[in-house]
Amino acid sequence: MQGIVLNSKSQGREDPRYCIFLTDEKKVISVRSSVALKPGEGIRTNDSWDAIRTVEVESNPSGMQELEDFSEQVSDALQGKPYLTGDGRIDNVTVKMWERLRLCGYVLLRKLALAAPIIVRFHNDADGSSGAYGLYKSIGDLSERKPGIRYRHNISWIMQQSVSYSTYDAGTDTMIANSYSSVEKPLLVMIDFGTAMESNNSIEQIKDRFDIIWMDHHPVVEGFGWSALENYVNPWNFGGDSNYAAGFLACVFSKTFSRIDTKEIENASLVGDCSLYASANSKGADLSLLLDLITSDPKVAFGPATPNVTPYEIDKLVADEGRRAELVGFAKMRLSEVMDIALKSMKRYRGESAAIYVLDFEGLRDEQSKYPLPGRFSSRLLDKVAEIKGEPCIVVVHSGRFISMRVSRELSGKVDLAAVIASIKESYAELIEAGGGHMLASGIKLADKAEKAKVIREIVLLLKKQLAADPEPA
Ligand SMILES: [Mn+2]
Repeated sequence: MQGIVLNSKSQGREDPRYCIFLTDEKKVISVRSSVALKPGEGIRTNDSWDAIRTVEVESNPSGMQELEDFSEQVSDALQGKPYLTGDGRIDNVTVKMWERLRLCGYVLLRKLALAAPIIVRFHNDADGSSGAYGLYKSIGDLSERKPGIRYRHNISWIMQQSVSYSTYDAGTDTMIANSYSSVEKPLLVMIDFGTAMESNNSIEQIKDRFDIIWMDHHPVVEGFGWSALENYVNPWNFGGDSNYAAGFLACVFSKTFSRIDTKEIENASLVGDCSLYASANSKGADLSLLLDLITSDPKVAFGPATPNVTPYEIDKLVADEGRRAELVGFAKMRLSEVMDIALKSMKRYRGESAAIYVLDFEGLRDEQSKYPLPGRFSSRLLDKVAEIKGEPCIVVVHSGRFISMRVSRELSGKVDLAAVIASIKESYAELIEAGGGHMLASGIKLADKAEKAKVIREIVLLLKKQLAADPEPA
């Protein structure tokens, strides 16, 4: 029996795990071996693959062409035609992006075929996690059609706690990649975050170590250096905008190589990010709520020992109807409790054509539960207040060092949160640790909570100015 070693993964005191391409059977297996093997080597053994004791090694293995053929054969899964939903507003953007998505699909399929280490980082909200979940289901579907590939031990799923990619993240990813040795370069996949100035240095740090597939839908800010990367896909660069949510984008990307139905997951992403394209389909809405809850507070769903949420956990939970219904019920109850208190404790500032509501979120939630998180609650609060008052408005929700802002869609063109944040960063550079987001939904993280009142006063002032400004001449 002969094969080519594709990767080795060292894991503490246990024997390393190896992926080996079997030249005759044209498939990859995952095994442990007490004999040390090197990626790139051809090996022959008379033992069974799950108990390798003695091997014969060729340093220039003869099966390399078979390995390339295998990778090409996996790439046959690429689909020619764009995945369309029937909604022209979405499909126009998808059609423009499709070639780029197919190129990314080709990269992913090659990594999967050659057992490269893959890290998938996704934003910890309904949008980001639905993207990871859709991708996970799609890779599962692919592996049923291409049973030769082995990927589970090679993919690390990491939930991203912030909207930028930090040097800490870059260090972590490098260490994960370094626990492998592989013939194929590692791959980093980013979903729904990272398009921020703060990511610049960390990407510089890892760009030679990884190939990167990057799917985001945040507006590309001036000074962000990586939107020209070959495998950076953002609807803003293809005639779309943030309504084309990143989880939805990841599902569409997955359609370049998979046929599995992800409609519910797609809609969960759109609902979760308050996209114009969200449909009232209640199934997707409940999944969105479920994802929102478990990414905000993983302990509620998985217990204290599971701080990281991966698609494996999500999938198990989704399959468990009783538990799923229980958690969705819990989320709804918590939201309505918090909403009741919030509506009674907001401050209101009058502006021309719209009012600004400021909510101190701290102390409003119960100590034990992190759910709902202030940033996501602010979207719900905006909808509720606009509904009750019957007019567009702006909400500012703050908790600890975080300030989250949301603006009614009717005020777009008049109010621009990106401009507010830019101005705050200029006046109070030393107080702001990070800030960014969309035109109608943004957030700031302060360096120090003590100056919060000052920053919020400034935000309200800037918003009032924007509301008062004359509309631009037509
Ligand atoms: Mn998003």
